[in-house]
Amino acid sequence: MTELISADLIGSLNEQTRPAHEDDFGALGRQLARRGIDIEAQVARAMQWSVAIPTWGVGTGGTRFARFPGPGEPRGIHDKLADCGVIQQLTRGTRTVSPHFPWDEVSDYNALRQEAAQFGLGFDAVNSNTFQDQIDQTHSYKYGSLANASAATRAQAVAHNIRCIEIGKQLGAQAITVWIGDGTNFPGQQSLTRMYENYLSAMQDIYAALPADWSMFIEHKMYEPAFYSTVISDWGSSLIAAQTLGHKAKCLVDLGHHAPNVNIEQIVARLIHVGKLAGFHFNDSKYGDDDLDSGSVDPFRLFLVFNELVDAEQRGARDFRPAYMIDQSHNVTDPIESLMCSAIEIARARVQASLVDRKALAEAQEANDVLGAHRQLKAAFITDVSPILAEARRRQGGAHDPVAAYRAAAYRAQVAKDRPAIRGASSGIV
Ligand code: AFD
Ligand code: MN
Ligand code: MN
Repeated sequence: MTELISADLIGSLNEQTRPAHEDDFGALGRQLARRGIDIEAQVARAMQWSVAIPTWGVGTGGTRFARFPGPGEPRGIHDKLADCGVIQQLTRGTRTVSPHFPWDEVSDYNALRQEAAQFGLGFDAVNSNTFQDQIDQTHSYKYGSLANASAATRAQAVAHNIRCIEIGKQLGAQAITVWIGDGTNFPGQQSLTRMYENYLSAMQDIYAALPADWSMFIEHKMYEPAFYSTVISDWGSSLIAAQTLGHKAKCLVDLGHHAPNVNIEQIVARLIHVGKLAGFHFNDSKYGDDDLDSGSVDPFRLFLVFNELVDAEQRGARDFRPAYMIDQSHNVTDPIESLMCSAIEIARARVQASLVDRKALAEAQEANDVLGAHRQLKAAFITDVSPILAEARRRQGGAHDPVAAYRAAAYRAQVAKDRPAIRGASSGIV
């Protein structure tokens, strides 16, 4: 196992914070015991948790106006794996990496799998990219990919997705996430019906190439890059596609891909109800597909999503095996710091949701005790579960305070010596 951050450094920092941590952990344990909750069971749950890191998330992101490069940015997939390794070493809750192709192309995927394993990492869902043109590509995706009016363009996009599945098999992945940018900018530009039919038929060809134990995650997004209509704009279009394709196809929820003020947790509840929840791309947003850090703007919404997930888990909802991934664009922060904080906030929401007294909640709901029910949720949400998260990290070799350890290790300054600064003022949504 390659040691990216000195284990001695992590140990000595944890030693410094140990008295305060033990004090807080003890106090929280006593508080939870009064509420009938065993803190050790919560630590054990937190230790089992993992969320995948997107390879594109460890590079500095940008907007369509500009991208401001940071120091020591990863030069390619090898550097990205090392950065993901740092996140995992310090947080111990990000055991897999979700790659994007052709961005992460290499010549030897078995070697890449070994390389990731050296950092304690495996591979999560592979992502295909038919929303950009590659330099040597025959047909352009300017007017769409899987839903394009041209059969030859659709076939090229299908072939790329099947290639992603082939790569994913070598990496040990078990799912492909398909997000397309297809849509129109003008009413009348294309037939809304035919585009969807073209998409379904192309997706059937990809679906046919899935190994028996694989899943297909369909990711919807309301708008952008198309601004008049988007083929897979919402969970309705996504669900119809998943139901048309078959049991391996499910609907992926990216938290930033909905209309403003939409009740995302209710969408999650509906998808759980039909056994079609593929999983998540976690992020936060204020206006649209902002791709801000998870829990940075609306941690209560994140909690409410996990409230549905924990509820489904505890009642044994059928076909409930969501995949958890982050999808963020870090434009003004160090991506490693952002991803560590996000992984912690996501884990926090899950632990908080695990504290909900579901029996008391059900009784309050049964009695139409509105505030009584709401207070059950709030009691869980306002509980500071930080000591549980810190303890789960520490017991697995991680840091009490991952960002403090990362800064003390000066990892970014170290790698910046080998990674040349990326110049230029190009824009770039990642
Ligand atoms: C898009 C989607 C999708 C895609 C990503 C690429 O969220 O997950 O893979 O951005 O950066 O908006
Ligand atoms: Mn996404
Ligand atoms: Mn997005």
